[in-house]
Amino acid sequence: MKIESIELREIRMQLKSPFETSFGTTLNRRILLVEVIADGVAGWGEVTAGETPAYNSETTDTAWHVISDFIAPSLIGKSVAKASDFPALVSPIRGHEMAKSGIENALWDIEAQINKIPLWKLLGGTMEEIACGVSLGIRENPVSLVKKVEEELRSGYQRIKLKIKPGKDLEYVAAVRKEFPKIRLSVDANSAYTLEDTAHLKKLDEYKLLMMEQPLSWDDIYAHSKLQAQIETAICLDECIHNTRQALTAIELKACRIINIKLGRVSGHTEARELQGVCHNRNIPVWCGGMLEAGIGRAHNIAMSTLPGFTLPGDVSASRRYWNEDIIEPAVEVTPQGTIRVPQTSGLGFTVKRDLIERLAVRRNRWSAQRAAN
Ligand code: OSB
Ligand code: MG
Repeated sequence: MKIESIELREIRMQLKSPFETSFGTTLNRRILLVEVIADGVAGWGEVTAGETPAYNSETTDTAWHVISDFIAPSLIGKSVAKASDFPALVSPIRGHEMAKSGIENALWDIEAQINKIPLWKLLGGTMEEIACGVSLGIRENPVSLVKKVEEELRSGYQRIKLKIKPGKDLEYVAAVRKEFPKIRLSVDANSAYTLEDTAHLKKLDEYKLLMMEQPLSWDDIYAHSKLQAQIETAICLDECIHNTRQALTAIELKACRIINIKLGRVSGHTEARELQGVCHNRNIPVWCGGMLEAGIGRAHNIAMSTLPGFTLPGDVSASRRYWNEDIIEPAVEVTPQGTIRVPQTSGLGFTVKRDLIERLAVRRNRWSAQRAAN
């Protein structure tokens, strides 16, 4: 694949409603889209960084900087045999996984199209229908949360995840569990607690949660191993895991029993695939996390979720839960059984709505290879 051009666009999209987590509330998204053209084929990736460095250290603007000043200039005009060769090319850049992922995943889209197969098949996916859950933001009171849960269950979703933070946890979980004794229910604290809260977090054991996601510090695997030894609920790590090495450390230390894989957080499909393989071999279930993605990121998440290690429902849900109009066609839809059927056409398997993207774009950067003299 000869990289002929790279185009970076920032689009603005407003969520249908504000999404509150322990680290803040999001309504207006600033999303970077990457379009790479290689061998005459266009591939797309989405940068999943947030607007602020509250979930991880990256932001929309740091990704713009790293792609514009380092990744794109070094890649333009180069030939890469396979998308999986990309991580080695950017290994001199430390961190900035979400920026790297935006570019790498566009290359995967291109490679799948060149091979005339769906991306999920190129990745080695085995499932043609994936299981879906939802992530529900913190709400003003338990009654309104229970109502929301009921609505999502009616749509068929197979697992409900509740965002929690100190002061908005036990009461909310208890209310939902009382109303729905049998559902697969989990919580996500986004690092809002410390080991001093161990006795408090242990109270969640009685609600038989599927998992408790990232209760402690975003960069502390060891602290999670101390907590896991003292609670029954399975800990799932999200923020702590940026690569396969860190996953192995966490598994070795018994810091978690489940891992959430996000393409952006682990720098793209190559690392995500390796990580799920390592977890699969060690009987650690994985599932696909979400970052309030627009359609391109969502399509990549669907492809990744078809890999054999993804045995739990992901935070991959319908476009209409987030957006009035998504940037891909058709929009992502969920069956009444709470599944997504994976597309069968080549590459991402969805059509990118270029006109809409151009209307939503607020800035652009473009790199183009010099044409050879002959
Ligand atoms: O921790 O999983 C998380 C959204 C933004 C940042 C972090 C997280 C989330 C979600 C939303 O839980 C998942 C989604 O529906 O996209
Ligand atoms: Mg999370």
